[in-house]
Amino acid sequence: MVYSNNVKKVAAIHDLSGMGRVSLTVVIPILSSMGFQVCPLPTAVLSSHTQYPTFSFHDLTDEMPVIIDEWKRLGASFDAIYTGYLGSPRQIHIVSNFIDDFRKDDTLVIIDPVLGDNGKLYANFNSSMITEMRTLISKADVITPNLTEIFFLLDKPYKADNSDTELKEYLRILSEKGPEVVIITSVPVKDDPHKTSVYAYNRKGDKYWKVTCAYLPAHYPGTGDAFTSVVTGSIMQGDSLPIALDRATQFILQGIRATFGYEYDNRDGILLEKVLHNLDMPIQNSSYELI
Ligand code: PXL
Repeated sequence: MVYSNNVKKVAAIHDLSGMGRVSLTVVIPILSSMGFQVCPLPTAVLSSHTQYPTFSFHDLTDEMPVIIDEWKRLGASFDAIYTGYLGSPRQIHIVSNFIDDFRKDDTLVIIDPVLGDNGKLYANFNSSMITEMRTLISKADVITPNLTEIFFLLDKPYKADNSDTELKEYLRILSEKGPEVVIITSVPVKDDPHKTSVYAYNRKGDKYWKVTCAYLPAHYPGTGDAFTSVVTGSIMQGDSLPIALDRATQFILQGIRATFGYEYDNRDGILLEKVLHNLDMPIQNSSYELI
């Protein structure tokens, strides 16, 4: 064949939340802007994400196998499988089987083990989600837990203050469970409240990376989804791990900067629409280091 359209496909297994920029409403625009086709397998439909005081939640666990069967009939095939917010332990089993059925030799499997933030489990989740997630991550090539999720996955009590040696140990232990690459997001920098770090480990090559960037003191839901979406697109376009980390941290920082100056309800998430075009730009300044 002379011409191949070259547009890679990502199966994106996340919820669809109407209000507050999280999950599919973040994943689709980011990966589309980066030139990939997103095929959503929705896990639930919510009126908004679960950090608003009330929300509706329509679980799609029963619909997921129906969609997957149709995809099999179509002979669908994916270059990447990217999962985020899963609504129930049974969904984790469905996703696990999906990975077994659709993974090819060169399929990238990225699992964002969405469980909680700020030391707490998200509303709607109980401890069985944690147990199931611990099994699911063994099927991933790349996982992107935040600091809270690291402790849930390791079955250790949460602590905000961790040394580089401890963080490297957490990365290595989680990588030994399966994923070649483990990335920890939003790690506070000791004695510097104006900075935040991302730590990563690549088992192939046995290298640990750290990227530190400015921290603006505001919490916006969905930044984890935006981060992992950029990392996914970046790896799919052939960037190295540290470049993917740089691209994702810079994008999130641009998004927060574009939002921070407004009088604004932070629960609505970063003003993604104002910064999406930046994804086309080359990396401005690399800030990664080997540790
Ligand atoms: O971004 C994480 C996320 C995804 N989906 C739903 C959520 C959250 C975080 O609150 O509530 C429904």
